[in-house]
Amino acid sequence: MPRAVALALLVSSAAACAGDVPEAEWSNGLLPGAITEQGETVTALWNGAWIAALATGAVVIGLIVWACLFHTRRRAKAELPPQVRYNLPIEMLYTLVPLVMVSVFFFFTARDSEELTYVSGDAPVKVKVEAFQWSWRFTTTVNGQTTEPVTGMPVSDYQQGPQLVLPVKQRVEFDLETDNVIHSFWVPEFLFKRDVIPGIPEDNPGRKFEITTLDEPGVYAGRCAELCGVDHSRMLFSVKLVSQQEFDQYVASNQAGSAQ
Ligand SMILES: [Cu+2]
Repeated sequence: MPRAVALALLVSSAAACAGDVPEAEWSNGLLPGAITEQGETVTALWNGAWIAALATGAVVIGLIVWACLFHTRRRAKAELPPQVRYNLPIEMLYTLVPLVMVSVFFFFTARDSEELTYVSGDAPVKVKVEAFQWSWRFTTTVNGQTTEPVTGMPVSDYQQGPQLVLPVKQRVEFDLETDNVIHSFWVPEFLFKRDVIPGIPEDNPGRKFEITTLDEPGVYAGRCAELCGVDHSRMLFSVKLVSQQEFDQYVASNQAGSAQ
């Protein structure tokens, strides 16, 4: 059943490339399973917000149903019901309850936004992402060692796009850059996307974000999430999460300037 619902929701975008749509599960609030700690934070915020909204909805619908039934029984009397204008306690309640609800949402959203946009600056792995029409160039720097950039071309299958190799259980900083139009860097399993906007200076924090990968080795589809021209839909790439050992080997055999 969850798969059927997810499929129905995604069918329009999935029709052309069924293989790259992550599975949505009820336990994640129909989100893809996160592969970063930050993604888990997003899942918790999303699920918490839904639970709060559904609980509120249940109370409101309960009160509506109760009121309908209550008033149906007395329909014969066409009198005005008792008016509660200027009833201070009730009006305080009307004002304070929504204020508390909005404050709770605001608190958790602000707290998590702060965490999701936090960039420590000392992540061991740094990735420069250059977006262009219509693909990506990834340049990875590990402890000051820069690897050969990976440059892609427009493709119809993400597995043929440029591949970004990253280690599991590691902090990774992204720096997003473009010199043509606005793109958006999106890996659905990160549960996060960030616009890549031309003209933002290098030291601007809006260009950067940081993730901590989970122990979830695998190959994940990534895409451009901002309509950026004729081949936007073919601006596909993949992220491969590997063990630290495998990652070290990858870095060693892909040094910038070394013979390929
Ligand atoms: Cu794009």
